[in-house]
Order: sequence, then C-alpha cells, then structure tokens
Amino acid sequence: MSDNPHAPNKELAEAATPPTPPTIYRKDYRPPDWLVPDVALGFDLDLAETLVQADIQVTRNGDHGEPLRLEGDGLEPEEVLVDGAASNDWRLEEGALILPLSGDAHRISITTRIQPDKNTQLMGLYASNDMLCTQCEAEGFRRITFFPDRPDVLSRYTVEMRADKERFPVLLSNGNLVREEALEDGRHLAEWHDPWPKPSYLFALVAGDLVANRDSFTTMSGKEVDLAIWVRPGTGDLERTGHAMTALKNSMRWDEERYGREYDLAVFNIVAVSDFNMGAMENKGLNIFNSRYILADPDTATDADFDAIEGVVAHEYFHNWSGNRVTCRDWFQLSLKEGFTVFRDQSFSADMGSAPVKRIEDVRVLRAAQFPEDGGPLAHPIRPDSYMEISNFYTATVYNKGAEVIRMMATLAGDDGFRKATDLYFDRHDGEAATCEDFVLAMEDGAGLDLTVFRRWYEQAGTPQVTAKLDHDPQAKTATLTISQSVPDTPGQSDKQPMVLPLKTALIDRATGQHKGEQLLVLEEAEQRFTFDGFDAPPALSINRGFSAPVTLSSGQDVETLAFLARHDDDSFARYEALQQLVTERLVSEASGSEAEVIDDAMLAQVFADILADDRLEEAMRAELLTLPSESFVGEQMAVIRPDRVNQARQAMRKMLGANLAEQWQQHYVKLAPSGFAMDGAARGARRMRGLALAYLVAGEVGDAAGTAHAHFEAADNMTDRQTALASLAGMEHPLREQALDAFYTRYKDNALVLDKWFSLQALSFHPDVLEHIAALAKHPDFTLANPNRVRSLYGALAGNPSAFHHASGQGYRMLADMVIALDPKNAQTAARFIPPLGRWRRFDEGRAGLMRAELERIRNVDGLSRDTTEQVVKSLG
Ligand code: B3K
Ligand code: ZN
Repeated sequence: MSDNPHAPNKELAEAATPPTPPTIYRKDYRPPDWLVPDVALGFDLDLAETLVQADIQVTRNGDHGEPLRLEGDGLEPEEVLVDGAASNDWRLEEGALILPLSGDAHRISITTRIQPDKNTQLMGLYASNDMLCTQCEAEGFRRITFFPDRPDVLSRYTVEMRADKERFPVLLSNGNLVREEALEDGRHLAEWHDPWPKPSYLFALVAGDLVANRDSFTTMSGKEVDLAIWVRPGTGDLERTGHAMTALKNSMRWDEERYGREYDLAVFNIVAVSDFNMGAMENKGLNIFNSRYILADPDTATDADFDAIEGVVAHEYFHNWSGNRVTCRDWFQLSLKEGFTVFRDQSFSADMGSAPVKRIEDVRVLRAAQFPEDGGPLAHPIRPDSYMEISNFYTATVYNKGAEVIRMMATLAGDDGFRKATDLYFDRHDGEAATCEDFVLAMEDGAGLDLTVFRRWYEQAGTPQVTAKLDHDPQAKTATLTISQSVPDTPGQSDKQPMVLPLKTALIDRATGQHKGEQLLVLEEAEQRFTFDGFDAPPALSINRGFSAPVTLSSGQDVETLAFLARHDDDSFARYEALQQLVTERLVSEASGSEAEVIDDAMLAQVFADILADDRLEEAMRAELLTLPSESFVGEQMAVIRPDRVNQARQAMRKMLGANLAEQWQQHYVKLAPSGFAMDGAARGARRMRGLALAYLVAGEVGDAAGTAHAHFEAADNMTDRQTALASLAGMEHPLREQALDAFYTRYKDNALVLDKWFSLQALSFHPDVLEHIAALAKHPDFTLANPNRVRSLYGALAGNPSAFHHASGQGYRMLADMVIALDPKNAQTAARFIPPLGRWRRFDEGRAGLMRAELERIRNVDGLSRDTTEQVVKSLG
C-alpha cells in the first residue's frame, strides 16, 4: 500500500480490492471435445502421500482440432505417457493439463502425488480420523488426478487400491470387488470395477480400519444385494447403525414400489466419516456420509435426528436413479437431480411417518432457508444462469424450491400421470447426462401436460406473491374468488411474467365446517376470477391447501375467519397455516407498532385451548400447530426487520400462553408422561408434545420452572427429552443451568455428535448473556475449525439466533466474520456458507445494516480470499 498522503482514497481502495473470479454462463455450454469411455486408476495409499496413476482412454468427440484438456487443481504431473510413450508435449494452463493429440483415440497415463493429510478443504482425497476418503462432487476429482472433470463425460472405472494392511485393512471403491491380494511388506491390494458408466464426481474410495453392520436385500427381480454400513471400530458406533440400515432397506423397497426402480449392483456400501462438508454423497455403490446422518441410538440421538437419518439415507439411495443412472449434463442442471431427489425423499418420509406433519416441516424449512434466499442478493432460479463457484449453488433454491417445482408438476399430472412421466424420463435418459428441459419434456409426453408456461419456474427467481380475495353475492348465492400474482424483482431479473400456480382450494361452510370438495385452481395469469355457486352465506376460504404452490399468500381474511380455520380446516396444512398467520400478524404488528386488527390474548389463548382439547388430533400434529413461528420468520414479514422487538413480542406471547393455559399444559405434561421408552409414532408424538408443554410451562414461569425442567432432564432416558430440558435450562439464569450443562458435558464429552448438541443448544439459547457464552465456547478446548460439524454447531447456531447474531453492538456479526476469515484458507466451501446471513443486511435497520456491510467489506478485503467466499461476499455487497 502507498503511504503517499496525497493518493486519492478511491484509487487506494480500488487498488486494494482483490480481483473477482470469472463468471461461467449456462448459455456457453459446449459438448466435450474428448470422451473417456474407460478409466483405470491405481492408488498407493497413505495418509501423508498417495501416488495416483491414471490410465484413461480418450476418444475425439466430433470433427475438431482441439487439444485434450484435463482439469487439475493443485496438481503437478510426475509423468505423462501418450500411448505408452513418455511425452513432453503438454502444458499447464490454469491448473489444467493441455495435450495436443493427433489421432482420434489415445491412451493417456498420468502419475500424480497428493498429500491427503494436508487436504483441509475436504474435497478430493483426504484424511479423517486416520482413514482415507474422497469427496468429488462437484469438482473434487481434479484434486486427485487430471481429468475432464465435468458431468457429461461418463466412464467405466476400474480401481486398484494398494495400502498397508494393518492400517488400512478395508479398501472400498465403487461397483463390485473383483480381486483381493496380499502384497509384500505387509501391504495388500483390492481391485474394484464399476460396470455403470459414470461422471467423475461419482467416483469414491475409502481406506481404513473399519467395521461393518452387514445385511442383505432381495430386489424385486430376486437379486441379492449385500449391504454394509462401515464405521470406526471400538467407538460404540457400530451399535448405532441399525436405524440407518432399516432406512436403507425401506428406501430400496419404496423406490421399487413407487417408481419401479431396482438397485443395480451386487453390493451397496455406506461409510460414515466425521469430517464432511455436507450431509452425504451418493457415489455409485459407495455412499459416503457425514456420521451425523448415520449414527443413532435413543441415548445419543433425538427423534428429529432419527428422522433426518431416514431422510438422508433415502435421499442418497434414491440418487442411484435420479442422479447416477440419469445424471446432469452440466452443473446448471443440478436441480434436475437434487430437486427431484428431495421430492422423492420427502414423499418417502411422508409415507414412513405422518404425511401432514412431514409436509408442515418441509414448508418450515422452505420458508426458513429458501424464501429469504429468494428475496435477497443471492437469489437465483432453480436452474441458475451463471456462477463463479458451483459449490455455492448447493442451495435451498436448487434443492428445496426445486423439489416444490417437481411437486407442482406431480400435482398437475395426478398420481398415474406422474408415474408414467417418471417412467418415461428414466427409460429415455438411462445412461445419459440430461437437462432440466429433458425432465419437463418427459413430464409433458408422459403425463400429457402442456408445460410451456410452467417452464418459467426454471427461469425466474423470486417467490411469487399471491393475493386472494373472496366476495360473496347473497342474491346470486355465489362466491367469487379473485386471485392475483406478481413475482418480485431479483438481481439481474425484473418485469417478470406470471407463473403457473396450482392452488388446491376449498370453500368451507362456517355453520357446518364442511365443504363440497377440494378443487385444483390453476392460476396462469396475473389475475383470474373463479365463481362458485350455491353459497347462501359467505364461506371461509381455505386456499393453497397442502402448500400446493410455493408462494406467499395473503387472503385478507379477518381474525374470526382465521380462528375458525385454525379450529376446523380439514386440511392439516391449511389449519396450521391459519394459526401461524394469526400469530404472525399479531407479532409483526407489535414489533412494527402498527394499528392493524390482530388477535387479542384472550382469543388466541382460546384457540390454543381448543386445540389442546381436540382429542382427534395426533400429538405430533398438535405440537406442530402450537409451535410459534420462529423469530426469523416473523422478522422476514416486516418491512424493516427489528430483531430485538420481534424477540420481545414473541417471548411475551410465549409467556402469556404459558401462564394463561398453565393448567392445560400441566395436564398434558402429566398425561403424556411415558411408562417406558418406545420409538413408535405415538411415543414420539407424545415426547414432542410433552416437550412443548414443558417449554410453555417454563416460558410462563409456572411454579418452579427450573425445577420442572431439571427434573425432566434428570428423569430422561433418551436424548430427545434430555435435549429439550437442557435447551430450556440453557436459557435460564439459575444455578441448575450450569449443573445440567456440566453433567451433560461429562457424560458425552467423548461423543463428538452429542458434544455438537452441547455447543449448539447453548448458542441457540434465550439467555441474556448468550453472546458471551458463544465467545467463551469459541475458545473451549473442544472447539475446532477443523471439523465442519463443530463449526456449524457453534456458528450455525449463532447465525440462527437473532438475539445473538443481531445484537445491536454488532458483536455477533464480528464473531461470524472473524471465523469466516480464519476458516476460509482452510475450508473455503464451509466458510462461504456463513456469508448469506450477513448478506441479508438490506432488510435491517440502518444501524445493523451498516455493521453487517462493514463485516462483509472486511472479509472482501482479505488477501487471497477463496473463490467460494469472494463470490458470496461480492454478490452480497451488490
Ligand atoms: N450430491 C451431494 C452434494 C455434494 C455437494 C458438494 N459441494 C449431496 C446430495 O445432495 O445428496
Ligand atoms: Zn442430493
């Protein structure tokens, strides 16, 4: 930096701003110049240094004179052979190896050497707990060897692994084991062959000292599949794999029954690893999982953890067809496999448990993660038009909104039509790298739909805003529904076209609570009217039932109508929605000081009391209905988010409901006390509802709240109860708080996944000193930036606790930015995931917005900032 006092500040600032990485555009897609039908890989595996020999058969794709381009990231070739002869006719360009080739088919052999134990990015081949494993999606394979590392190059892989037998007794890769041999010097060899051509992102290997839970599955055509879930020995982990195994077998059966899809190899291996950037990875025949989505027993995992495991195991398994057999042409098509597979895992979980509760949870996730993304600086269509770093596009938009788009097509097609269309899609594109357009065409051809206008869901970002207004004509006895929509501007997109919105609707008679049947209204224009006959009196409008379209909807219905729907709507989602709306409108009005007509304490308590007394409800659904919307969700509904006021209003409401209904909560608390531990749906629902009753009793300061929570904690014979009670205690200024936290720590300090909960629940607490607690936890000897789960357990919770993160001092923002700056050089992918919370700065009051921006700028100016974090920061600053 110049120390000339006359240098203009602007130039100085410009000179200091690090460069922005190049942008890659969807419109620039070109088919690969060279194909690779066959690959043979040889690995001499070790933690410190692994030798990789890649033998690839390349064939010219079309009539062109382009050289062969093999992507590489941080690699130096030790030797390059072309058709068996050493070659010097190559160059390195931006990390890639460029080889001019004269013929149409050649054999290229390349030797590289990599250092797995120095790989802190956890992409490519890396070490975790003395085991070696890989993560290649999206562009990790190029960190192992030089290769056309793009999803439209499909190859058959043979993999020979050699390693010390004592330290790496288990050697796994994709496909089937074809050979095992002892070698000299205590080494051994395993050869794997995967008969299914696949892109490099689905390559995987694992080497280590592992033990397996083994089982088997007979497919619908009678083929035996050996199943194994591999974990570390001597940790107690093996005993925690039963639930994942059941989930796997259930997924295999479900995909046969619901989609006619059968598994296609003789083995299916899953390996659990502790250090993993994401949830799991669907590598062909060798899924690699973050251990948190495999390991569970009632003592260490909550009911919600059990559900998450079931969902993720299913998700990765379902990718075998939606992702592996039919893969993506390019990374802009990511939602082709991810949106569809999320939809598939959501349907599976709905079938395994309570469908209405599952739907509400999926919508909660969509609203918490995707709606803010769609309304912010990082908004993008489910099929993005451009990116700088593809790892930043594994988003709630691509995944969860992508799943909603598939769901809408399924709704429009009907069950039979949808099945015909998915059969056609799989048959037509088996073995291919396909596009989102291919999927939509299969939907049109298979289900007989015209999706011309519907395609806008792939093009336009932003959450459609829908207004519905119901008018009643007493003379004509008609009800007329006027629905209008608009799609907000998003970065790079304005003046949007109307979307196709399938809205499941019913008009409910207020006297009887009945309706004449649900109708599917399909809105295609900016405004449409629908008239219904036979209404003597104005009905109540139940619209977007089951959340059939992913929109925000305001129906302008008054408090009485919403309260009526909250008590009587026969669609569980719509019933939930009515109560959420009542509560949200009240909280928004209080936090923003508006004069709008909102529900008062007495009426709200009465609606709650009626739901508490409704004996037709299953307990899990009751708990869902009575759970208040999150502070973040309420804040999002405000013109300018005021986190402190939202917190105050919401806490006051919890206190009011806790105190006013003390007797009812108490009754439920006692009535739902278990006689013993069980995992069935009823027992889990009871635990959930009893936990909610406890939370309200604590919020209402009913009796000796700390004593009740502590007794709950002490009596717990499972993690769900223990965590619920500890979360309540963590928010209290009471000596029992420390006592319980210490007891929990002592009991579980050797179990990393449970220790993550200990970090998380303290950082998520309502305690007035939560920021100091978080700062202290960041210095705790068990805290480390090296493990993504641990980082998320503390800093994900910080970002998810508005009272901490949005503390007016800006300390929350600072702590997050400090962590990002420290983590970015080690693990860019995980670091970049913490930028979006700061990127929301435009939605907050001036003071907070300025503080958030300042932290983004501080990160932006770090020398050598990764492409991942740079993209998120540059876009967030706008
Ligand atoms: N397909 C993987 C995602 C891997 C992303 C790495 N940046 C997990 C999944 O969606 O199943
Ligand atoms: Zn996926």
